[in-house]
Amino acid sequence: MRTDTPLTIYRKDYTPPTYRVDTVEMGFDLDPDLTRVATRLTMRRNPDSRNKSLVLFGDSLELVQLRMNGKEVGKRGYTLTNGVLEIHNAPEQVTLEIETATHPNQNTSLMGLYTSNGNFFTQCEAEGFRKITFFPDRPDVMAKYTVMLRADKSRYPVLLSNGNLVEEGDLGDGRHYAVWEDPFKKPSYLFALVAGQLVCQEEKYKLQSGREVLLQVWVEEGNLDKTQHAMDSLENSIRWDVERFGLELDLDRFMIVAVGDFNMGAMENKGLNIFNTKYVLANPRIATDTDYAGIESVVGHEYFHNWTGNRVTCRDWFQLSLKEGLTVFRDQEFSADLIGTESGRAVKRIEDVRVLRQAQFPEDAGPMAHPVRPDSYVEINNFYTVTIYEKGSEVVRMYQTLLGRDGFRKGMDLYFQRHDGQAVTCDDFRAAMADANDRDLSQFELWYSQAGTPHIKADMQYDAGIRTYSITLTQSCPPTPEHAKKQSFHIPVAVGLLDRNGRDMPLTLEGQDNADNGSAQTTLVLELKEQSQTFVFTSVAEPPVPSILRNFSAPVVLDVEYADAELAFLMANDSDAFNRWEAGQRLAMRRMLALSAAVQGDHALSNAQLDEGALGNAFRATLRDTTLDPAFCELALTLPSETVVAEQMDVIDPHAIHAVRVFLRRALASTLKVDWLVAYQSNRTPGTYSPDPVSTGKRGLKNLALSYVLEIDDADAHRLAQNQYDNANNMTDRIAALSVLVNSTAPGRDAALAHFFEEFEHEALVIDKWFSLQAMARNTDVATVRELMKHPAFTLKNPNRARSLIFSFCNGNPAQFHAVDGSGYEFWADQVIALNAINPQVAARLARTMDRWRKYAPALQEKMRAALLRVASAGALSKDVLEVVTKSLAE
Ligand code: B3K
Ligand code: ZN
Repeated sequence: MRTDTPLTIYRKDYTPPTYRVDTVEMGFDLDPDLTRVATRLTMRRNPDSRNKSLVLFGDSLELVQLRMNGKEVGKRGYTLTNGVLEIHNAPEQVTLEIETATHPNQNTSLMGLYTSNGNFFTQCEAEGFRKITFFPDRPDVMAKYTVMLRADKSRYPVLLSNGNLVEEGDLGDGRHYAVWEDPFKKPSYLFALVAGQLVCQEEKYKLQSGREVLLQVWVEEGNLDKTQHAMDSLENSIRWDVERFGLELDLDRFMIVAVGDFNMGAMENKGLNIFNTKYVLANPRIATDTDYAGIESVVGHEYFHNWTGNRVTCRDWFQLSLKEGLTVFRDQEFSADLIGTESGRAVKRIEDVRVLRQAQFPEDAGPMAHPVRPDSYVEINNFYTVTIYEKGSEVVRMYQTLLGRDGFRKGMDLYFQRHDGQAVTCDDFRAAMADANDRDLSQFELWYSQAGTPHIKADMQYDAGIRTYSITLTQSCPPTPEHAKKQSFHIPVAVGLLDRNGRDMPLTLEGQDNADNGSAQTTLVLELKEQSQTFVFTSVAEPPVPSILRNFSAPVVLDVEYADAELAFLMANDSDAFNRWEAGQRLAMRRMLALSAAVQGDHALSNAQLDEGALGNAFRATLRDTTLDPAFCELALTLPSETVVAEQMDVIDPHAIHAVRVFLRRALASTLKVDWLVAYQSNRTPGTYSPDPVSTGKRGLKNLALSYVLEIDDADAHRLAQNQYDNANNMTDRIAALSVLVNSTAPGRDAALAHFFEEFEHEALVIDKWFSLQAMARNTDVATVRELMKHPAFTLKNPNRARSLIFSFCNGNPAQFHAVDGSGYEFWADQVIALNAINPQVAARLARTMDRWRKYAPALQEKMRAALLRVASAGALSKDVLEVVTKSLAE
């Protein structure tokens, strides 16, 4: 906590480190109340640096002793202000010995060294290592680490750190030790240690090269029956990275450790990944299909960081997307490749784009908007955002779209050839892509430096006389906090043209030779580089229906004036599954916006309004098309979320949007009742549970059908849900049934909720689901949430639990959160302030909920602003929360 005005850090101010560190030796005497850390650093002055003083960072540390080249550095030999320790006039070669003390038990921020359920864990990214010892804690200082851990043997039988175990033994007096050596140079943010009572599932795994490695998944006793899926996912990741990118595991031992108290999903510490239990523990009883998929992608993500992040790391934190955007892209491709089928890949792509639109588009349009490579920050932890991750991944994907898979691979190969073992920048990555393919990618840089979501307007013209079809694309980008005017982006726009039978036309673009091995292509990537460009297709025999931005080839908003009938046609025929889904979403969005306007004009909604649009028919056709993949159907039959609809309105009216979405769901439920019931019955998955893509898709569609049927809210529907709840042999079906029961007037509703709690009382991750489901239920208001906070199982200290109730309500129940009396906002302010005192990172995430306050109707806006002001003026604000609320309130 700090009371001084926090500093803004600028990218333009980057200077190389004054000293390089060659080796780091650390000794830990682990004690939950007071842990002593002795560190020896060998350092040498960096010839690239003009500044000569030796700079170390420390945070919340007691400095016990400081020695340089064998001599104690007295109080006059250094300065220590605001966490910056400077030794002036240090010699060229330095051996520094530092002794520090910390209090792991009191560390509720979960950064640095802390305890969780009595065991020790660390989290160092971005700047947590400085909570362990004084160090030049910046990613461009890479060193080799040797670590000795000492602790009570019975209380902490397992002692882990990065790299290889080189020695272990007893110290007498009931204590023992272990020495770990990491053979690779690494930045301090990848340091990790774990100590405590843990057990592991381990496997020997033979790499493609023939080398054998040891894989371990460490958990608390009692959770060993929940590690198999994480282990399988790890093996799949190791295999995939060799097959797709030629990247092999470089260590002899790779460990994953699960911890219940963790700020985010997981952390890629070298050889010792630390994971939130949510992304490790799974068995059919406690985990849903979504959980299984999440584990696979997070295990993959952290493993892939071993090359993209660890072997080649970031020069400074402004380059964060260099590793995060690229690694998200890699984990997305990994999951898609594992599904294997074309339709499965499309489903994965749609899911990823949904996240982008639901979370990143609003961020890019709000007060916290920032470029993929930001120019400034106050607290770096606030910049682990959907822009850095998800938009960053889209930027990487665009290289692949522009260069082709092989071209992209060549770029990756050159990137590692040039930069292995280095700390580099986003420009270095772009240069590798450009040089490996002999392409000019200079304009592409704007994707890194300009924030905001570009809009593309497409205007089409068919000339029957000369049989040409022209598409004019015009780009624009709304202003964002740091940039009012934008330059034109380099945008790949994948396009296809459908003939009247819905078949792809062969494409020839004027002025280009498109014949690919003699056979004409049916999808072309147009490169939009100017503000406006016209692309002319020749030999177009009839007026086509265009399919634009296939597979979502760029993270933009595409504005095309389609007639309802054209959308229905695309939904039924487009060979590009993404655009088939997209057409249905456009149709639904159009209807939802029109109905919202009607609600705001005090017009009653009636079923007639459903059929005015082609929506009901389109849904029916999709439901009856037995050739479609159930996973795709589920996505196509899900209406745009309330948040996504909100982003389309000039002034957000959360109540109108909610009323419309519920109305449409009810209307679709009764109009298509029989079809839903058929879908329900025909997508059952009897027998042993398996999280494979086909079964997952079926369960998804079946449970969506169930949720529509429950909109009818009659005794038959209640019975169907109750029956599923009672007989489910897996968590996916169990929680789906419970969730629809909770939103209904079913007589068994409360009993089911109570039963679920009792059944899973000792499974923390399931109790999180129990809180979350209630937080998002339609009739849960602020008072109910405040009551739930009094439940003995609730605590603000555990991030998963806080997120399950408070975040789920504030972000996942917009109609109740935006209660007209402002009680939701008051609740939000209370929780941000309470969390700020415990865990600034979690508090700052919650603070982001109010980002878009200026888009709401004046009456709500005023109350939102008041709540923001209350937080802003609360005492002892962390710089995390302060940055978010200050930026939200800025004019
Ligand atoms: N690199 C970590 C995130 C660290 C967040 C620090 N506040 C996990 C990941 O992206 O893989
Ligand atoms: Zn990552």
